[in-house]
Parts: sequence; structure tokens; C-alpha cells
Amino acid sequence: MTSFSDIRPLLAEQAIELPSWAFGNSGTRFKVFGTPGTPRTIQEKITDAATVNDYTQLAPAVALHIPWDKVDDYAALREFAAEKGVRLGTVNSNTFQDDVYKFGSLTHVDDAVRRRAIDHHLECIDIMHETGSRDLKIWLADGTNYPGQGDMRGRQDRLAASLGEIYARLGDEQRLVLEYKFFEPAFYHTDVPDWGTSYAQVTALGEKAMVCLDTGHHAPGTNIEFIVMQLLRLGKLGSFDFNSRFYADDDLIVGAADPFQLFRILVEVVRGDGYGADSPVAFMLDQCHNVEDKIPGQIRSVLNVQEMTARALLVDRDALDAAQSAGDVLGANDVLMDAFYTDVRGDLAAWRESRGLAGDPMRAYLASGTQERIAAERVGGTQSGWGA
Ligand code: PSV
Ligand code: MN
Ligand code: MN
Repeated sequence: MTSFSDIRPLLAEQAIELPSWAFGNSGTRFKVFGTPGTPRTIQEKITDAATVNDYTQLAPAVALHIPWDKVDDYAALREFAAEKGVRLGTVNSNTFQDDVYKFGSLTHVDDAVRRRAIDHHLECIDIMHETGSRDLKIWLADGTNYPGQGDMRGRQDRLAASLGEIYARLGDEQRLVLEYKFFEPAFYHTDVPDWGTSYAQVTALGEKAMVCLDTGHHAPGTNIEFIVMQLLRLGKLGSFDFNSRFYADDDLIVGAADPFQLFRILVEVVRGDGYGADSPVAFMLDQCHNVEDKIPGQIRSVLNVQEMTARALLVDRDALDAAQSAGDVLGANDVLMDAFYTDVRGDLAAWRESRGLAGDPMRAYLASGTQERIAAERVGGTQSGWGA
């Protein structure tokens, strides 16, 4: 039996990057609701991310989105983050909001547009040198709406050539992670729709290129944990964008829609050595908080990941192996479900207290008065890039 005390040291290795855009106002095409206390600047976003880390010790890094988080002095921003106790993490590029990218970016048929998209990524790499970020994350909105609208093969070839130029600019310690998404904003075909396409593209680039798996970017019913297993097996799982979905790319709080799915994913992460301080897999959130307060939304998110990680670490591997080898179908299933149904909340609270944290970080944050203070201090909070 694996017990909670066996997994205590492993829990300390958990690190989840928070997206700067989770702290801005966001919404749907129907309405962007503002929440009191919303940050007005990237510095205030970093401050709020640092607050999440102060209460949980789970979120030591903040991912940036360029140009949403563009500043004149990235070295100063890096120092600012360090003073708050966090670091700047993954840099996300953005080639989906300019008119020029209406028909694509890295895949575009026009060399001038493609050049512009490539240059944007080179600028992101320059920024990464200043922020100390390791990863460049590329998510492309490229695709078409109608059969025949574009030459899918030509677009794939141009994508490979564009990525090749970007990859060549990476420093020795830097990586590129290519995210896939099965549809939206393009509805007929997307140029990087699935893990296989991302895998094929990054494999052609080399060792420093890996796949980013966003849990919200699959068709309903997809066995995401199988993909996790396969990418880990192939050594190409670079990062996660965690969130939950009911219908499409909902970007809801991770673990809210289907905690069991999150557990199954984390079981494969642990099985494939994707968990821990030495793992090459970056855990990130990619979420928006449309109607709830942002800081509590992020606290709930990282705690959900921690809780399911603890349960995944509790899986009794020896018992599972034995049941699987013996062809004991229901016995093997029992071993997994035992871990999933273990209520770790009390043990986690005690573990936090042993590390000087509040046992219930959410309650401690809500009692701290921070939410009321920022609501009073910050008038006119900005929208995340999504609300723009
Ligand atoms: C768009 O679907 C998206 O949600 C992708 O998941 C990116 O990671 C994110 O936006 C930020 O660019
Ligand atoms: Mn994402
Ligand atoms: Mn998404």
C-alpha cells in the first residue's frame, strides 16, 4: 500500500505556472463582465499570481503573452517578479489578432505575412532571453473554413519551414512547444489540429521542440490520458495547458468539470516519469475566469491539480502491476479507483501546515482582506487579451 507519508516529499516538487491572462477580465462574444480588483497592468497581474503562490507554494512562475504583456524593460519586469517571489515563465506568441493574419500566419501563402509572423516569434525569443524564460509556446489559429479554401499540404509545408526558422534561433537552454487544437477559430480544417501533427512537426525540428497538450483542445470522448502516455513514451511531452471543458474550449477551472479525467491524466504523468522537479514536462494553467474572482479561481485551480496529483501518486503500482499481469480486470480497476476515492484533503491540509502555510489556502485568502483591498485600490481593471 502506498501511504500519504510516502508521497509527502514528492508533493513539494509540484510547480504550476499561472497564465497572466487569467488575471484580466475575460468573457465570451456575448459579454465581458468586469470583476472588482482586476489588475490594470502586467505588474499587478504578477502581484496577484505571487499572491496565489504565497498561499499555496504551488505556483512559482507566471506565463506571459506577447503583445498583451509587452513592456519596455523586460529585465526590470523579471526583477519585479523576483521581488514578489515568482519568476517569469513561458512566453506565448500571438499571431491571431491582427487583420494581416486573417488567412493564416506561419502557414500563410504570402511570404510577407509569413515573414511578419516568423519575426514576431524571433522577437519573443529575444524577450525570453531577457525574462529568463525557457519555453516559447506556439498556438496557431491557422486553418480554413471551407473545403478548397486553402491547400492543406502547402500550408503544412510552409508551417514546417516557418517553424524551422524559429527553431534555429532558440538558445541552448530554450525550447519550443507547439500546441494543437482540433477546431476554432477555423472550422473546416486547422493546421495543427492534433497531437500527431504537432508531434510530426516538432520531431522534424529536433530535441528542443516538444508538444504542448491543452486539456481543452480535444473532441468530446477523446482518451486524453492515452495521448499523455504516448507523448511521454516518445519523449515529446513538453507541457500541459490545464483547464476543463464541458463543450468546446471552455477554459474553465481545471478539475472542475471532470476530476476523474484529471486524475487519469496525472496517473499517466506519474507512470511516464513526467512528474517531479527533474521532469521536462511543464505544468501550466490556461484558463479564464469570466464570472468568478480571479485570485480565488487560480487558487482553486492549483489546489485541484495538487489534490489529483496526490491521489495519482497514491496508486499502488505493485498491486496494479500484479492485478494487470494476472488478468484480474476488476482487481486492477479497484486499485486505481481506491486511489481516486481516497480523500486526501485532511492530509494535504496537515502537510501545508507543516510547511508554514494555511491548511485551507482558499479560506485564508478570503479572510485576509486582500480581495477587498484590491477592489478598492484598483479602479478600471483591464481586460485580458481575450476580452479585447
Ligand atoms: C486558444 O485556444 C488558446 O486558449 C490556446 O489554448 C492558447 O494556449 C491560449 O489561447 C493562449 O494563447
Ligand atoms: Mn492553451
Ligand atoms: Mn485554448
